[in-house]
Order: sequence, then structure tokens, then C-alpha cells
Amino acid sequence: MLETESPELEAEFTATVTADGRIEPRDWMPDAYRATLIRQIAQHAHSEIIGMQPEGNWISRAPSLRRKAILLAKVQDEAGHGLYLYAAAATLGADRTDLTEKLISGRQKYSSIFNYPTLTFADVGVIGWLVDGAAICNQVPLCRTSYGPYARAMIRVCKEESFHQRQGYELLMTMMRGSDNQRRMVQESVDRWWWPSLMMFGPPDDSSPNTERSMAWRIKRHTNDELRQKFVDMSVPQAEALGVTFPDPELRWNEERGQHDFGTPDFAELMRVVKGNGPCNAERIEHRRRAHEDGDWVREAAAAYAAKRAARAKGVA
Ligand code: FAQ
Repeated sequence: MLETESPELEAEFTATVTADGRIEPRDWMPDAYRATLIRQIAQHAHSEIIGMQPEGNWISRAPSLRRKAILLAKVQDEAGHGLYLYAAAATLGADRTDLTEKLISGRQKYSSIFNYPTLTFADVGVIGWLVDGAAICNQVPLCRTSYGPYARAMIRVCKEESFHQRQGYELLMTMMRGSDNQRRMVQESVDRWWWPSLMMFGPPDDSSPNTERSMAWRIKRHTNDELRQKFVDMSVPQAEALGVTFPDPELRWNEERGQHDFGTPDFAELMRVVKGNGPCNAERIEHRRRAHEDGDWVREAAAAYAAKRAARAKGVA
């Protein structure tokens, strides 16, 4: 019998989700729920791994040993996040090698934001502040997502992302206390990253094919537009404290709504980037493919070592 053909199990699943309970790996779940989670968790994992590249670009050029050590630690954290997430996807039956191949062959996505170049060291600070800031806004609610392993992975990820955000903000504060050139560099970087950061939240709700069902299943706890609004409201006072502006002439406080009004991101650009035509898509995937191939011998050695240990344990060798 197909999984989806059991009304009792389906009712139990719905009752658990509706009561804000957690679905665990061995629980019954609809096929489409499993497929949605694999899609989202895999995209999330790929984003963490590809997300190491833009900042990794600056490790060898960080202006001091302290900044280099901080950046190294941050980039390493992102690798860890990717691994927790691939492990969460594995609990749903997804094979990590298969997911990696899907990423490299363009059959699975990763966040649009990592297809933009990092042109100056200020970008390291702005990525920490705005990109990690947007990631936190999106991921804190995921600590309450309905699938247990994903929700638990998010707790640690969010703690680390908060640290990343603060290090970015602290770096920018330091630059803003520096020379006119440094201040200009920060503003120029903010101007480039603001709109792509807003696009991280996805298409608007009325053209987001997955939101309604993911909200009903409590995979997503807020819609794309709700989170985008929250991010804008959170970022405006931080920009004021820093002494920078956002490149949006429509951005202003709306007393009636108790929220900021803001301009519409260029969603056509988002779709172009998501489809593989952003400034760095080809470079990011090529780098990932090369890194994966370079790691072949490590995977082979680890598999051979595991086989040897297993054989020894059985007393064969
Ligand atoms: N980029 O129907 P929706 C980070 C796709 S981690 C690329 O609204 P959904 C840490 C979407 O997947 C950043 N694709 O989809 C870090 C869907 O594809 P489909 C990643 C996008 O899933 C910081 C289609 O468009 N975070 O930054 C984007 O309900 C610094 C239709 O969209 C996560 O992955 C996009 N921006 O909502 C690392 C968080 N937007 O159906 C290093 C978890 C949409 O064709 C340095 N994910 N798409 O396969 C989510 O919360 C959701 O998946 C959304 C999209 C909100 C991203």
C-alpha cells in the first residue's frame, strides 16, 4: 500500500503538526511532506557550503591576523552548518553524495545571494551584517519547524549565525570610525548588497508556489513577505547607528502600519539568478565541482578504512 493511502496515519500526522508537535524520522509522513523537506533542507545545506566561497575569497587578503582568524572561523562554521543540514536530510532518506551531484549538475538550487561577487573587504562586514542578518530572520522561526531533526539543527546554526552577524557589524563599525575612504567603501558595499539581501526571502507571497502548503505543514512558520518586512524593520535602526543609508528612495516609516514601507526588489533579477544567470553562478558551481573531485581520494580512503575496521571487528582480517 502506498504511504499516502492510510487515512489513519495521515490523521495522526495532521494532528501532530496542528498541535505544534514534532515529526520524527521514523514517523509516518506524506510523501510530498518528505519531498518538500528534502528540497528545502538540501537547498539550505548547499547554500551554507556554496556560501563559504564569497567570503573565503578574502581569507588570504584580510588586513590583519585578527581579521583573518575571525573570517577563517566564520567560514568554517558555515561548513559545519552544511554538514548538520546534510545529516538532517539523510534522516529523510536523502543520500549526501546524490544531493551533492544534484547541486553540481544544477538540478538543485542554493541561495541566490551567493552568486554576487565580493569586491572589497567591506563586503565581509556587510555579508555578516545583512546576509547573516537575513539568514537569522529566516532561520530563527525554523527552530520551530515541524520536522524534529531540522528544527534541532537550526538551534545551533542560529546561535552561530548571531555571532557572525555581530562580527560583521563590529567590522563595519570599525571601518566607519576610520578614514573617509573606508566609510565610502562601507556605503558602496551596502548599496550593492541591500537588494540581493531582500531577495534572499524568496519571491513575493502571491508568486511563491510552496508557501501555502509549507505553512499548513508548519515547515515554514512565516511567509516570505512577512520575513522580508521583519528584516527591513530590524535593519533600519542598525543602519542609522552605523551611519549608512539603504539605496531605496521609498523606504520610510509608516506610522499607521507600525512598519516601514519599502520599494519592491527586482524579482525578475532574482529569477535570473536562481535560474543560473547571476554574476557568479558558473564560477561557484565550477569551484564546488573541483573541490568535490579533489576530495575523491579522501572519501575513498575513509571508505577503505571503515571497511578494514568493520572486517577486523568481525575477525576477518
Ligand atoms: N535563492 O515557493 P518559494 C545562509 C526558490 S543560508 C534561490 O517561496 P520556499 C547562511 C525556492 O527554493 C541561506 N532559490 O520556495 C550563510 C523554490 O524552488 P523550487 C539559505 C530561491 O522553499 C550566511 C522557488 O524559488 N537559507 O545564508 C530563493 O517555500 C552567510 C519558489 O520559491 C535557506 O535555505 C533564493 N533566494 O521558500 C552562509 C533557509 N528564494 O520549488 C554563508 C531555508 C526562493 O523550484 C554566509 N529555506 N527560491 O525547488 C527557506 O526558508 C525557504 O526555502 C525559502 C524559499 C524562504 C528560501
